[in-house]
Amino acid sequence: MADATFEAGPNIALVKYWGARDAARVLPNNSSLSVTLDRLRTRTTVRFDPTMRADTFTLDGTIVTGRPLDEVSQFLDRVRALAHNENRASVDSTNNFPTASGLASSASGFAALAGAASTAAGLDLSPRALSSLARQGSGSASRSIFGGFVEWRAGRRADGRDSYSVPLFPEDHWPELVDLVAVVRDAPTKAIRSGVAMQATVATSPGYGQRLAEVPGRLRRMKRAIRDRDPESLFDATIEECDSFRGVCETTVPALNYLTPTSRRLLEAVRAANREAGRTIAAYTHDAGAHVHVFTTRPALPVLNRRMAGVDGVARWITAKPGPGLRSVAGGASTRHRARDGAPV
Ligand code: 2P0
Repeated sequence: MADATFEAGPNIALVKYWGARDAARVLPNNSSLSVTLDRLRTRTTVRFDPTMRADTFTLDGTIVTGRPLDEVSQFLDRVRALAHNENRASVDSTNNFPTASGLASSASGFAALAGAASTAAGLDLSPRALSSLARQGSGSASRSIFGGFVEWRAGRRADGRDSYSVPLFPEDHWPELVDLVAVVRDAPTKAIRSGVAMQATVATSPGYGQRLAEVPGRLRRMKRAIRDRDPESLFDATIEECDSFRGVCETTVPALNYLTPTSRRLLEAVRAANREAGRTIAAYTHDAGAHVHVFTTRPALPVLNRRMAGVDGVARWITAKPGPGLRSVAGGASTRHRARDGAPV
C-alpha cells in the first residue's frame, strides 16, 4: 500500500476562534485570522494497510493509546468515508518541538494528518477541502493548511461546507515582521480542552456577545494593516483582540485563567516598551495557554530584546516568522504540495 508523508507548521491566531455555533462540526461563531509559523513543524506519515486490524498512532517514537488515538481514528474514519476505503492505518508523527508545550501542536498535527491520510487513501483534495477536513480534527488546523497570513471564514451553512480557510498574503509578504515566542517555565499542563472551554465561555461570559459584535471590525482593520504593512495598526488591533479574548476567558464561570506570573510580566514588558517608544512597536498575544507571542518588526528588535531579556521565568525564546503551509515530503525532502488547480496547498 502507498504511504504519504506531509509536514505542517502551527499557527498563532491574531483574531481568535473562541466559540462554536456547532461544536460537533467545529463551525465557529466568528471568522479568525492567523499567521502560520516557520521553524516549528509536525511531520506525519500515514499508511493504509489491509492486514491491520486497528489503527495505530506513534507520536515522537512513542505508541499512543486512549483518547488521542481515538481522535486520530475518528479523523481517519472521515478520510475512509471520503475514499470508500475500509483499511486500517498506521500514523507516525513527529514534532520538532515539545508536543505538550502548548505551542499549538493540534493545529500542525491535524493539518499534516489531513494531507498525509487523504493522499495515502488515494484522494486528491483541493486546498479548501483539505482545510475543511483538517478543521474537523481541530478548528485551528484548518488555517495551518496555508502558509503566511490566513483567514478562516466562519461560513453560514449548517453543513459547514462554507467554513474553511483561505490564504490572504504569502509568507514573504512582510519580511520585517517577527514573532518572538516566549516559552514560559511556569506553564501548567493543559487542564481543559479548548473545544470545551470555549463553549463554557459562550454559555457564561457576560462579555461574549459584545466580543462577537466587535470581532468583524477588528478583522477588517487587521487585514488592511497587513496589506499595508502597517505595524502600529496591526499591533494595536492584536493587543485589543488578545485582551478581548482573555477578558471573556476570565469572566467565564468557572474562570479560565491561562496566564502565569511569567506571562503577565511579559505582557507588562511589551506595554512598557510601547510606552517608552511613545508608539506601538510591539504586540503580545497568547492562545489558551501561558506562552506569549511578541510580534514586532526587525528595526524594533534591539529595543524589544533588551526589554524581554529582563523578564524572569522564560525557559526559551524562539524567533519565528511567517512560514509555509502544508507540504508533501518525498524521500526526506519537503516540496510544496500543489493542488490540481495549481494553487499552493
Ligand atoms: C485559535 N484557539 O483561534 C484559538 C485561540 C486557542 C485560542 O483554536 O481543543 O488548542 O486543544 O484541540 O488546537 C484552540 O485550539 O484546541 C484554538 P484543542 P487547540 O487558535
